[in-house]
Amino acid sequence: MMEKVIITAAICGAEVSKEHNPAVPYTIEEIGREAESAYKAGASIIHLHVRNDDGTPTQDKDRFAAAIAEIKKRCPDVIIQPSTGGAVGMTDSERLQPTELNPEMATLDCGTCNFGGDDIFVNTENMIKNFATRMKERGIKPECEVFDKGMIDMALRLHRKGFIPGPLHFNMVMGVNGGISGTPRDLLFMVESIPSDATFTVCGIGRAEFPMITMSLLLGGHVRVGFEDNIYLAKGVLAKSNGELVAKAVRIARELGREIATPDEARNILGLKR
Ligand code: KMH
Ligand code: ZN
Repeated sequence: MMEKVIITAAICGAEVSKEHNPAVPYTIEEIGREAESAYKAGASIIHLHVRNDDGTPTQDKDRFAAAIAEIKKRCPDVIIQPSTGGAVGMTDSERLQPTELNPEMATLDCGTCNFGGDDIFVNTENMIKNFATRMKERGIKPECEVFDKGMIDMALRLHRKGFIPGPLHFNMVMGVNGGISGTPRDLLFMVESIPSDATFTVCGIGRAEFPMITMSLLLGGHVRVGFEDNIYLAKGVLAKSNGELVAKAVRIARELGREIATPDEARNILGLKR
């Protein structure tokens, strides 16, 4: 029997806005509402970005602390995974602020990537080493965000050099405009490129979301959905909440014989210390 599946909900992101989907959360109350809808539907990890009330992305430590307190009030046992990616153009120290709150996990972006138009999401080797060192010092489990195969190789190299402790955990980000495409061939290539003791989750951008998570479920991987990656429940139908996207992932998982991991089961699978 295949392992239970960990569902991550990326509820907010830094780029998507209420103009795209009015349910995208900005305020602390809205972030709490969206986290709760995802948790109640079956998410055990909340991948967290925060916004100012006007929707502009921020990595402010106090804003993260307020969002985390609100989420914990509504979803006491959920795993909260702040982003250290933030938004394109932020400085390293800005991006690292949520690590000061000692979360159980955080993202570690493993390479530089075009991000559409003139945007470049910068993650040099030295930046990745610095971010990984900060997480190691604070006992924060990194989720290695890989937007392309070369970023897996970077993570493996930094693991061998001692910067990223094992077993490694990856998020295969499929279909970014500038990264690897969201196709079955490319996802198989990514999954076959990680060590056998590594765990992985998969997200697909836009219309790649549900095909890519379905393939991950078949391959024994974990899944991520949410407004950060995709705002549609089906073609032309906006999702009313992150919970609706998680509920669809749960339906697909169950049809394929994968049961859903609780937060504590997810901690066991990922080797998290609470
Ligand atoms: N917003 C993107 C520039 C992460 O959370 O670590 C980066 C991002 C990745 O979302
Ligand atoms: Zn993110």
